[in-house]
Amino acid sequence: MVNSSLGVFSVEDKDETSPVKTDQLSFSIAPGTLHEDLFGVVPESGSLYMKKPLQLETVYLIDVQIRDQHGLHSTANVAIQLTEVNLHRPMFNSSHYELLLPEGDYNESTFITIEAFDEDRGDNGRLVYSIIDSTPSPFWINQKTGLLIVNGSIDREQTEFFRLTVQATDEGFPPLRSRADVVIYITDINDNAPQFDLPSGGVNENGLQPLYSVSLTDGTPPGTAVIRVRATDADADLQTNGNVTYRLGSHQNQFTIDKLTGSISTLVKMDRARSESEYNLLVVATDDGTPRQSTVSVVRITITEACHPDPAARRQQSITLDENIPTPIALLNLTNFDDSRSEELVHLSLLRIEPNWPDAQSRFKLDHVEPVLWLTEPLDRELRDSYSVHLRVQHSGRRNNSTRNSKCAGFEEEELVLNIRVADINDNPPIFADQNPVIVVVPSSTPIGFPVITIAVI
Ligand SMILES: [Ca+2]
Ligand SMILES: [Ca+2]
Ligand SMILES: [Ca+2]
Ligand SMILES: [Ca+2]
Repeated sequence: MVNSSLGVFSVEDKDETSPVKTDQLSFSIAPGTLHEDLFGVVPESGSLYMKKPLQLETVYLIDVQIRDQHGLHSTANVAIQLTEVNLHRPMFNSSHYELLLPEGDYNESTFITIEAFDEDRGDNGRLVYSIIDSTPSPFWINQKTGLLIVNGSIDREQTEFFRLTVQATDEGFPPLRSRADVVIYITDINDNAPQFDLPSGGVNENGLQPLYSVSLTDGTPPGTAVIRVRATDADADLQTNGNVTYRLGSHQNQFTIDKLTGSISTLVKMDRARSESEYNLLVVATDDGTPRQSTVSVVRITITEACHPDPAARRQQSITLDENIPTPIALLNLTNFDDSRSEELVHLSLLRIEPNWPDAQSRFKLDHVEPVLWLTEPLDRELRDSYSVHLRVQHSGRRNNSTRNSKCAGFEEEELVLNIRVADINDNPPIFADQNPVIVVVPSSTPIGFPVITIAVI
């Protein structure tokens, strides 16, 4: 710093026996010395100081003269070099960075600069960057600039994020260092097309797409569930890139597919004589990414000879329900009809409800999508204490190798009668049969314990 003391000269005088008295000496910069204008010396104390700012690391040579009261003098050659002390450690803008990087293939691509600052100058402020984690990652850092570089393939379906520790070290002696925690979240790209699940027994034709194969009997009515196809998409963003919807790529006049569930059902009555005995439906599964990706599969539907179900195939099932039970409530759910035939679909249709009265008809409803029977309004035992719901249960989606009912060539149908008994619960308060208040006249001679009156309640 200008004008502050750089040091004080110590002197000895061989003429003196006691310590030199500096007040009898006079210090000066030797006239004509190099850099005379940059330095000064206090004549009495010998304290050397800067008159002007100096260049870092430059060596300045000056001659300092000392003279005693007798005029004797001597000269000292002084070399001065200004060096800086490593005072400051590197500082990152933040100790924690959260960054986003799309998945993909990278070839030495520059990503972002993780920069630190050091207030020192020279080597003390010159920084070297490094990633100090031992775990291999597709990232490296330019050691001079802090520029983060990514190289290689990053798959969001494999790795959700990377965590790095970046260190900045100055070149001072001793060096000072700081660290920053860097988390790089990998964002999803739509790099996967939906893939159809191959049903057990499904055929992978030509090693390409799964081929679903089902059969329906001739005369199958409109609205019959045929099969449910399912495709999955490996992409991580389930709202867009991994969100799968379905449509038919052919035969839209004969069949329909539920956009969300993949359930295929008939739109028209199956008729071998007038129409076809085999349909090869193209089913398209599409994701919601940008751009979208699609996969096509084939559902082969074979229309077999009419099946006349065995009249004996009629099942009875009985349940008891409390009156006033909260509704809606599922009375019958055949969604998972039989685990051993999980690829099979069940279709329910309502044949009739007994008694055939309007209040009975309105209480029972079939689900629009699933094979589920709902009770939609509470029951009142005082109104009616039993119902019978007759349902047709169709098991479709079975393959031709079914042995359960060979007559129906893989298609089965039965009548299921659900008998419902309504249980009484105590929902009517008791009422006194007699007039209220009850007035009883008791003679004064009545002994204790004598029955006075029996109160009837209905
Ligand atoms: Ca420093
Ligand atoms: Ca991927
Ligand atoms: Ca992806
Ligand atoms: Ca996708």
